[in-house]
Order: sequence, then structure tokens, then C-alpha cells
Amino acid sequence: MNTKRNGRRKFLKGSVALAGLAAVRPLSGQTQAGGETEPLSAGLVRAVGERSRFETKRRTWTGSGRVTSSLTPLQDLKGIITPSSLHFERHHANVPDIDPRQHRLLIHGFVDRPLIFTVEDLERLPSVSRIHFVECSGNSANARRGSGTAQGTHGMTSCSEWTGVPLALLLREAGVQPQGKWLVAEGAEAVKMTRSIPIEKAMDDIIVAYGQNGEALRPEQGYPLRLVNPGWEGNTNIKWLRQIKVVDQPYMTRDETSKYSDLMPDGKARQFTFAMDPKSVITSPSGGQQLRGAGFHEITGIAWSGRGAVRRVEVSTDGGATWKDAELQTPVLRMAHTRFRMPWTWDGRETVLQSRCTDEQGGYQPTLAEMLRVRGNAYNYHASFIQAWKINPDGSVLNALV
Ligand SMILES: Nc1nc2c(c(=O)[nH]1)N[C@H]1C(S)=C(S)[C@@H](COP(=O)(O)O)O[C@H]1N2
Ligand SMILES: [Mo]
Repeated sequence: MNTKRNGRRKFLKGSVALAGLAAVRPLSGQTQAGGETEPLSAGLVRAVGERSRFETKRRTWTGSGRVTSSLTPLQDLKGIITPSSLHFERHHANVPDIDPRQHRLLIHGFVDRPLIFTVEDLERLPSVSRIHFVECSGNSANARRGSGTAQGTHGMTSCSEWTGVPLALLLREAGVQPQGKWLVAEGAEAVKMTRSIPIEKAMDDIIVAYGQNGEALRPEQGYPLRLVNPGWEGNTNIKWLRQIKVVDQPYMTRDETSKYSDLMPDGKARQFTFAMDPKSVITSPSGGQQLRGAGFHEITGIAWSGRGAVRRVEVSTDGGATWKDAELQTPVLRMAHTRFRMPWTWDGRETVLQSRCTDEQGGYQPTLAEMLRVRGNAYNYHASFIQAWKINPDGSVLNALV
């Protein structure tokens, strides 16, 4: 028996009139498609498409001058793929302007055969395409510090289909020697961001990617080459990748010592927290949005885990008193955003919406209080806790954690 299908049928039957929605009105003429408005272009086709001028969804950032990160408008996205133009950015220096014909990737260190690849060389090799999120380890820390929208609280995660060559294939070509236990991966930009990565992960699922959502990487995402390190903290996904050195131990670079380590309550710092914890966030309704009246609303959002597939997302519409399983929309992929949905009829009263994620390994998203109890108040990177949105009787939605 297909319970999912029956569930849907029941839902449709039970909601012949979706409470709160306006009845069908006759179309008013001037808004109809088909030749009544000025055409977009004189010609019939455009070599490179652009979105409609009525679409205003955009990345956001704070500050001025040299801004080093921008946030994905999660509340505006549909499905699980982040359009490349809206993928969040995080870079510690400028975005370099690299001519792919001049770019090289060097693999050396404890290997039998040091190798140099051009981008064309890599494109000739057997490739894979996989859908994965990239999430900055600083993502969602701001949820308890005043951000009011899903973009502000969780906008440093994005999900793309990445195409490239498995790093394991390149390392096998080079022939890793027995001393080779770690890699040091380096970017080509001014500050040459560098991270140490255990060789086991490289042999498992890391991709040297040149493609993003069906075309070349965007410059902000590392054009022409980047590492995609499924499920692991964003900064290990080295962009503008130009060098991989096989080494015998981690190199204790800036971005794994003074940055991206986690101060614990006992005064010691955790290092090399690689896999991102299970998380979820309701993107609609979410902070900054406005519900137009009581009645039917679909609750939807995304969930993800750095340790595999999302197994379950539960949603509470009563401030955490009761929880119900949301529907997970297929495909449910490992280390990828997973879309969840739940029908909801709002009675028009003040309430709080929350979601919590459990992954295939049983890891779950704790409450903020639970996380702070275990990890202490100084905890910043790698934060994971349940996001709560407060619905006011006037339909406005606020971050309930601040
Ligand atoms: N070369 C290089 N790679 C880098 C960075 C950088 O500054 N330089 N930033 C890292 C960080 S902190 C993150 S979170 C991800 C962000 O990837 P994105 O900008 O494609 O979203 O890239 C990582 N790779
Ligand atoms: Mo990051």
C-alpha cells in the first residue's frame, strides 16, 4: 500500500476549499500573457537568459568597503537547488579573476609522481555530478544574535549540483606514499587560503569540481576549480584550487587554529570539527515575512546534515508542545539540502513554529538551551540548534530566539 499517496488524497479531500484563500476572480485583462505587453527584446531569442525583471530575490551582506560574505535568500528558494547566482559567498580576500587557460593544479608531496593538470586535462577525465550543500561553519550562529530572517540566520548554506573529478582518482594517478596521511589544499587568491584534510576523506568522496548547476563554477564559487568536500565545514572546500600537497600531518594553518576552532567551557579549544551537524530551518513562514490572514498555509523549509541523509524532520506549530513529522520531498540525498513540507491551518492566534532534524546516524538538532549547556556560551562556529519563528496575530513573523 502506498501510504504517501493515500495521505495526499486524504489531504486534498479534507481541504476542498483551502481556508483563507480568495475565490477565483475573472482575469482583469492587462495582466495576461501573450502579446499585450511590450516584448522583452526585439529579437525572439536571447543567447544567455536572464530572470524576469519582476524577480528581485538577491544575496545580502552587511557593512561596506571590503565585504567578504553574502547570504543566500533561503526564504525565496524553491526545491533544493540554489541558483548559482544566489549561492552564498565567503572569501577572506577578493574574488580573483582567473583565466582558465592559465590556471594549473599541482599535486605533489608524498607521491610517486607529482602531477600538474590544466582545467582541460581534468575535463578529459572520468567525471561525477553530485548534489551537495556547502555550509560555512559560522552559519546559524547569528540566529541567537539578532538576525531576523532565514537569510540572516541560515543564509550561509547553499546547495548545488557539482561536476568534476573524484580527488581519489587524481591521488591514485599520483600514487600516495605510505607517509601520506593528510593533504594541504591551497587556493590561488591573494591570501592563499589553506586547509589540512585527512587522506581518508579525500579517498572517500571529495570532488575537484569545475561545474556548478550545469555550467562552469561562478567566480565567487572558485572558478575555474574548487574542492567540494561533502558535509564538511565550508572552509575545507578550497576555491580557486591550485595546489594539493600530500603530507604526513596537519599543517596547523591560520584557518584551523586561530580561526574555526571552538572554545569549550573548560577553556580548551576543539580543532578539526569537520562534519557539519544536522540542522533544519523553516523558510516559509519565516522571519520578516507576513502571513495574509488565518487559514491554510504550507509550512516548508530545508534540512541537512554533514553526516549523511536526513531521516526525519519534525515540526511544531504550538511552541514545542507537540511535534509532527513533516513530509520529506524526494530526492533525499546524502549531504544535501532536503526540502520538507507540512500543511497547516493557522487559527490566527500568536504561536511559535519550529523544526528539528534527525539524520541517518541518529544525530539530531538540539534546542538552543541544550547546545549552550553542553558547549558553553562562547560557542560560535559549528553551532546547531532549533530555530523558532514567532507568528503574531497580525501575521508578522519574528525570530523568537532573540
Ligand atoms: N581559496 C579559498 N577558498 C575558500 C575560501 C577562501 O576564502 N579562499 N573561503 C572558504 C569558506 S570560509 C567557505 S564557507 C566556503 C564558501 O564557499 P562559497 O563562497 O562558494 O559559498 O569557501 C571556502 N573556500
Ligand atoms: Mo566559512
